[in-house]
Amino acid sequence: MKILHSSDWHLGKNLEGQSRLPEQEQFLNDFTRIAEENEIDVVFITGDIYDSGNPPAKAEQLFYDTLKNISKDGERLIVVIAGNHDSPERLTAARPLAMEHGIIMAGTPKTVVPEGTYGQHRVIASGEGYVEVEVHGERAVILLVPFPSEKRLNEFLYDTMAEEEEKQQSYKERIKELFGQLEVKFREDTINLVMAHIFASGVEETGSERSLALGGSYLVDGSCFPKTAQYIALGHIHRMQTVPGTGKRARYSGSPIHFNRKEVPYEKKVLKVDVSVGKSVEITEIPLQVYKPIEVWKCSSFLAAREKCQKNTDRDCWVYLEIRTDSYITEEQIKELKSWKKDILEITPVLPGQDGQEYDGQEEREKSFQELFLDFYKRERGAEPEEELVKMLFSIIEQEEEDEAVTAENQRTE
Ligand SMILES: [Mn+2]
Repeated sequence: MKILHSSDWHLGKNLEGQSRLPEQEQFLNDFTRIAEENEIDVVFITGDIYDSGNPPAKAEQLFYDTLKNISKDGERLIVVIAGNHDSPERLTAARPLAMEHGIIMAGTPKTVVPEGTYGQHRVIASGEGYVEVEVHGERAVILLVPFPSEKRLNEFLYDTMAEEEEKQQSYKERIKELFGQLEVKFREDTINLVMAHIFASGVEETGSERSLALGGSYLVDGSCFPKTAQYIALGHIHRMQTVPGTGKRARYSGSPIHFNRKEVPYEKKVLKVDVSVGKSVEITEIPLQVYKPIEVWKCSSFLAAREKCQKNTDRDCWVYLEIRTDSYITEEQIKELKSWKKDILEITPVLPGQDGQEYDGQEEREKSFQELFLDFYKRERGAEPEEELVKMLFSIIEQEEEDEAVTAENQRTE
């Protein structure tokens, strides 16, 4: 069985307010072509299809068009699970239509995928959190774990009468429990697979995921996944990588395009997985194009910036422009730069003495509020604030501080 694994498409996501849909459409065309060229049997999409639970209509249209093109009237099976950005109900609303095109959709860990014919394939058995499919005579059991929020996880694990004690288990313990309950569905005569949208420790975030790690509450680790799974297809992390401690069986495919400038150093890929009953898997990374690069241009002056913009008028790229200057950059100048180069996302003036000077935390703490404000203003506006404004602001703050001191004193004496 040949599987193609991709994730975190975030259709409809913006960059500094600019739409990425044209790039996403290019990727989806390539993805369809890759599935075709590699004679893929089953496509796995492991969550965060959309960037929001209420995606723009254009994003939904792109998704449905893509599914239809990939499935080729049910010739190819597609399995989709919801991520933390997706609305489970909204994502799976098209399920009645999807079935005849060979598309399986799961919104929550408790989803029961109906048994029956899916295009040219079949779901032979199913229950909460798993399906057994037959694809071209091969059978596979796939555990389906769409993003398990606290609530959805507890709904899966416990009935309403659950002991409070059970609910006190850590998130990681409960995920282990979930996989423990599901793993029994794996058999020796089937291919055994997992699809999950989950955040595993020991992997690197890129800053464009919506963090699930506040206080580590949503963190799991390699030991949570079933030992007998041949391949564990993961979603959530936007950089392609394997989960430590899983013998490279658990993999994040990562997102197909760079969502922010920090991701730029990492190549974007999709994963091809060759798997059959009782054998180890063969995994191939298929690199993707960069459809529209995100670039940072550091220019030594306004004139240098203008020249760079003129030279790159016809190139299709997103630009963060940093210009060294000892004065304002005027509205007129900004307009001129943008007339030469479209898709400038941000123009940042860098004042003398500012470059390369990152304050460390210690220094930052020792600065007074006044100093911090002046630094902040200079960084944001590229110039000193007017004296009048500063005086007014600080007089308001001083007054507040005095009032607070008086109130505190009064409370102590009450
Ligand atoms: Mn994501």
